[in-house]
Amino acid sequence: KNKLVQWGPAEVKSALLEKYPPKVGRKRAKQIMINEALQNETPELTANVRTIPGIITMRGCTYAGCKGVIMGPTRDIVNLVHGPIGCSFYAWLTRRNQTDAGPTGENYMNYCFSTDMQEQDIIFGGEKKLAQAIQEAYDLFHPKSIAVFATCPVGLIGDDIHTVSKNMKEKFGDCNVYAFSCEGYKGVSQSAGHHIANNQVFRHLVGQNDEVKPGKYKINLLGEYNIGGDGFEIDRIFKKCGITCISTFSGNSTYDQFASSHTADLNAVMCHRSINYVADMMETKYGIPWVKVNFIGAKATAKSLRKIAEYFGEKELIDTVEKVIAEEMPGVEAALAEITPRTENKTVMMFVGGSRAHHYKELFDELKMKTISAGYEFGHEDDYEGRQVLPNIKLDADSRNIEELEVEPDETRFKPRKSDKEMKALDKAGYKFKQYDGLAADMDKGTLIIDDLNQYEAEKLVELMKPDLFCAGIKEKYSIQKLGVPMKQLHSYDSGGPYAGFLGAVNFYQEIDRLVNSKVWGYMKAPWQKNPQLSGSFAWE
Ligand code: CFM
Ligand code: HCA
Repeated sequence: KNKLVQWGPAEVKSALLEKYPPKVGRKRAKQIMINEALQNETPELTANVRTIPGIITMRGCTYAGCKGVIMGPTRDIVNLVHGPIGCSFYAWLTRRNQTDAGPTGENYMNYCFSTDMQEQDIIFGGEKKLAQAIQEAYDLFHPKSIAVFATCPVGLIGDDIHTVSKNMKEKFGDCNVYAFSCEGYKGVSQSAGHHIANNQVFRHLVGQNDEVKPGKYKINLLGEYNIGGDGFEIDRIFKKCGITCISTFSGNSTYDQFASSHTADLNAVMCHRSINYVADMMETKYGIPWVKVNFIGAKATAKSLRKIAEYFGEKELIDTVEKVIAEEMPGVEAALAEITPRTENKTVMMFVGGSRAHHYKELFDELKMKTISAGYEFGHEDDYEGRQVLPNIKLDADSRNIEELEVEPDETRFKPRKSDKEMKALDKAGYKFKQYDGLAADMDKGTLIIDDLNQYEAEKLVELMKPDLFCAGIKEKYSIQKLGVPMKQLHSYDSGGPYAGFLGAVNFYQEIDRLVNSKVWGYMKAPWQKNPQLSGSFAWE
């Protein structure tokens, strides 16, 4: 029943490219890689480049990466979108980031703030309207902070959102107002939005409150967004271990947590793709080191806790962490013993964002499922390769990373696995590295790694390799299910979660068991499968 025997990776690759015009095919070929186990054999991959116009990409825009991803999960900052109403409405609570403000805490997540730009604002300029909207939000809520986000038309007409924000901040005196030039078209994907958000968060929020918070073993958790309540499960584990989490960037976060984050001793980075810029800038300015962690997968959770304990090096913490792992693992093992006989050797494909395709492989490994193809929507070289070369960061007087933003990255081809020899040479040349694994290092030989997969290729892949499960986002969900293959959303978790930590892992095992072993998919037949005459009338066949 090994499907790879019928369709080897090379055949699948050529079948995916077959229908493209030659130029498009050549470009796409560089983003599809057959993974090799031997380091020196590793072929090259291209990532973080512009999607070819006409292709229906899975990616989102720069505004989504800044407003939706990084700032969206903050609960007591008024996130005000300067733009047409749709940009605000469609980025409002669609990401399933949860929050718990308690009975008295401020929470503006339930509101959708927008300047509701009209034609008239495009023609005569929208700055006055923006100032008015900031004033209105201030008068209504008296928040500690208001963040302004630019959408595409704002950049096109040239509204100066930074000056408007600065003037309003001075006018109020007790409310920090700042803006993000995160127009949707600014980059090739969400990724540019992360970078823009990181720079402004570092410039306007981090370091604003020097008050030392109580607690031992102080860390910040970077790149955890509390999707489906993941952050709540991680908080539960931290509390049990006696680790103090000063701030989370940015799941269930508050203004004050960002403002005090520089008082932590260590940054634990979960989603490296979206937040590495803050981690690097905090290391440069405040000397706070960072380590890569992953709380997706029970074993990965245990490993990450040990890594944090090892950093502090104190027996008390090391012992408590071991005690917590010993308490939590039996539940995980019992669930696995029951479920794995039904999930073993089932196949899965994952095409998600910039870190989950890699993180979730841990959970599928625990279920003994095989990841036969995976990739990112907007990952960079580091996310495929792991071991990151540390940038030489220089901060300007405003504490802003002056490294140019990668607005339109050049086509870079890289080997997702460097040999030890290559690493030694780089080391000798004076490069500094952070050691962690990337997606390619964890994938088996012969599997397909595909960057920026698109709608057409997704359907083709499923048709050729018939996985038992396909994981991606909402845009892919129904087209895949119509092919009779179960589909699990790894962005919004459909309506499930949490999947992080120990309890989350068990939750995930149970859901995947139900999905891959449900008989319902076998009964699904599209009208043209039931009635072959119909297929002739479809233009693509
Ligand atoms: Fe990081 Fe994310 Fe991801 Fe991401 Fe995203 Fe997300 Fe994602 Mo959707 S920050 S890169 S930009 S882990 S929103 S919580 S699920 S694509 S893999
Ligand atoms: C985004 C957010 C998204 C979209 C998910 C999806 C998320 O990129 O703007 O396509 O289902 O996680 O909500 O990545």
